[in-house]
Amino acid sequence: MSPGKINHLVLLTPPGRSALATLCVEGPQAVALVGQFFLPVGGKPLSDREIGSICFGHWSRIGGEEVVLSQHRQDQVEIHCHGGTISVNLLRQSLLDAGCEEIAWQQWIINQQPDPIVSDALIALAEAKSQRTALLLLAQAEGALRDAIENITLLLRQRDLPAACDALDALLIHAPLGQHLVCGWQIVLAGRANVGKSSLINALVGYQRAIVYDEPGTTRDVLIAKTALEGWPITLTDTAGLQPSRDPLELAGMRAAEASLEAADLAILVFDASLPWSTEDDALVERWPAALIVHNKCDLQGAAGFRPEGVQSSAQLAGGVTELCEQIIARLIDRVPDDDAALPFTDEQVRAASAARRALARSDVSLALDRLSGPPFLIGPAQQDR
Ligand SMILES: Nc1nc2c(ncn2[C@@H]2O[C@H](COP(=O)(O)OP(=O)(O)OP(=O)(O)O)[C@@H](O)[C@H]2O)c(=O)[nH]1
Ligand SMILES: [Mg+2]
Repeated sequence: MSPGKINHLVLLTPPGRSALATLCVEGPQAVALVGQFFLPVGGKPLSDREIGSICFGHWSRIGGEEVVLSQHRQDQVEIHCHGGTISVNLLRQSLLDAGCEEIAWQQWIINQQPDPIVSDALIALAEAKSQRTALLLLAQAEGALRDAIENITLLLRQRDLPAACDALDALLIHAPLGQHLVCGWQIVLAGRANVGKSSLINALVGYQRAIVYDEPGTTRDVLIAKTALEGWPITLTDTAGLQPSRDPLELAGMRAAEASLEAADLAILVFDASLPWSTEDDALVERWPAALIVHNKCDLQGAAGFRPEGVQSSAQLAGGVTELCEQIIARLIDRVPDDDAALPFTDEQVRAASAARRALARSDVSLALDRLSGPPFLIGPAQQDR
């Protein structure tokens, strides 16, 4: 079948159980394909109905699955059915057997949108974890990034290089934040055993996510808790205490802790403020110099002597947790953009915009224009091939 003759089937609602699910059939035979299964309550067949009409009926047989159809275009019919997996699969299977080709919702969005920035933003928006990140992605779906790219392109064509550089810099300054809007930030809490890492995670998320116990070596494996701080999605990782050991299980836990620290957007080293500062503590700070330091158990009698600067907390009394949250956000987010700010939010966009900026640093306007007009900014037929 040539591409123009394919009838696509797409599940527009998330997989799993829900009250309702929506399938969409799109293609030259959409009405005929759906019409062969649809038994309208009033008897008037789908093919005789006007575009924009909504009709209720049954699927395949009288008394079968109840469905509501809405026909948006000549070649597009939406089917709303019960959201149980059995109902969805029943409809889906009959349409596949009739010749529809199933595509993922992401591909469906890409097919609808000539502008890849908009389709990337709509896909990202569906995966946004908080209102704050959703608002920023919505601004990109509504054209903020496209307008910024067009403005830079115009400045380049007018040979106004200083203004083009400033505009690109203004975009790229938000790139680290933009690239975390969907996946959020990974924060790892580590430190010696029994210092209160798990207690701090519990205090940060507000419920008993991790087991807390008064013996060292309680947390063995890497454990995660997802939350949002000031509306920014984060994943907190609790780890096994780093301490001298010959136990293979403990050693495996520590290796996993170190691997998590390496991969983290922010490492937090937790120390016990009631114990004197030790050479082992020094070694941890030396090994992870960029880490945020937290001195926990501040409610206990503090040990005298040197301690590096850090947040003072008491996980047990929830003391210092607000300051810890503030410090985490300050480390992760340099500059908070306005809700309607333009920002690149995919790795590809950041790579292309950075390449354009590097080209401008060498006054290579033609290469900069190429970067800003190629993928992932290229509007048009190439979109179909992505
Ligand atoms: N007084 C006081 N006790 C705390 C505080 N935070 C944790 N504790 C206690 O310290 C002990 C160890 O706490 P955990 O949170 O399990 O410590 P951990 O660092 O996760 O320990 P491991 O998993 O064994 O490495 C428990 O008895 C906690 O109740 C605190 O701020 N003040
Ligand atoms: Mg623990």
